[in-house]
Amino acid sequence: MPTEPASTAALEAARKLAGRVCAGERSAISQALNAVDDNRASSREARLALLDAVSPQARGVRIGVTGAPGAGKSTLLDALVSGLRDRGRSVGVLAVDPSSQRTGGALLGDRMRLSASARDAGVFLRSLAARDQLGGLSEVTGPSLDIMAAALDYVFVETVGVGQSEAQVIDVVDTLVFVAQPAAGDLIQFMKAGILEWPDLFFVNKSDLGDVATRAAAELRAGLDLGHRRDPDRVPPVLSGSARDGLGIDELIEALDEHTGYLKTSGIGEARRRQGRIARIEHALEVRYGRFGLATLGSETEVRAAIAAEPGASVDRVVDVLSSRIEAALCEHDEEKGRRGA
Ligand SMILES: Nc1nc2c(ncn2[C@@H]2O[C@H](COP(=O)(O)OP(=O)(O)OP(=O)(O)O)[C@@H](O)[C@H]2O)c(=O)[nH]1
Ligand SMILES: [Mg+2]
Repeated sequence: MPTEPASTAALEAARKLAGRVCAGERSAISQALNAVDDNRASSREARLALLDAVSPQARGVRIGVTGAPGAGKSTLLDALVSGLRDRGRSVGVLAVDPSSQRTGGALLGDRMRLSASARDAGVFLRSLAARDQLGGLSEVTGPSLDIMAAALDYVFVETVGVGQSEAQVIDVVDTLVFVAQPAAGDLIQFMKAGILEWPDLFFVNKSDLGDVATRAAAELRAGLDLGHRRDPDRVPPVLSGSARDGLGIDELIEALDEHTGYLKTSGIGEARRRQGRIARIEHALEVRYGRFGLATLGSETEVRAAIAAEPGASVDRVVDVLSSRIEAALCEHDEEKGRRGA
């Protein structure tokens, strides 16, 4: 696919926009998120320039919030946003697949109260509807988080816990929180689906319901002791509270900060980011070209070496560079087939 060369002016504009994003300007965040979502060939270079400039500055803490539909994720985010704003920190929330199939397109704004915070310059909300062909997160989730994390102290991403999304959300976040619904049988389903091995922290919501919530927390703790865990050295804390009544929110913020500190001092955070980067690149290439296309780059080790060769580049830049190599290889493959056929 031929692409038009971006003008110097367009590249300069992209770099300027990156500067405004890093300064936390709200209108710049919106504009940059739109640019990330613009996949016209003519916008490609400007988009990549923007992401290359922003990605190394994306220092905000990224937190995934997942759990069954109706568990109270949005309500909890609403409470977390208020709690973090009270502490003077800026916060972004990205909602992926916000119940679009079930409620006919209810978006984040309808679900989160946030009436006060929506007008607050330190809060930024965005909804993303689409998922990719393999049933995972939309391809713009990662770059959208990169933009938001360059501008804000904390960036949350809300996804519905259906299995596939957890396995991918861990590629784009530092910490994953699971919001548990205290309903009989729910947790057993999640354990069976293997979802409980990914989260770093559990929040049993709706403690205002009483015993059923206490039992759910105990069940969860017992289950976590037995099951597989992403980080074998650390048993994830199980907190409880009521997002509706604002109970347990301070403790949750403390636990999140504690996990951020742990990721930093243990080096696990750095390793996770490296792995996430590789997984995002490989997934994007697989969605575009399938396993066959990806294999034209060589063995898995060779693919990883190619990714490691571009350490300073944004994920999208590496995907772009490797896409050109795959396309050249596929072209050669077709020509070879043509010659053999002739
Ligand atoms: N009793 C009680 N109800 C709550 C609590 N938190 C949320 N809810 C209610 O649970 C319902 C679902 O809350 P949401 O915050 O929309 O849940 P969600 O997990 O974001 O839902 P989806 O985005 O549809 O997956 C709403 O009716 C909330 O008012 C809580 O702590 N206690
Ligand atoms: Mg929600």
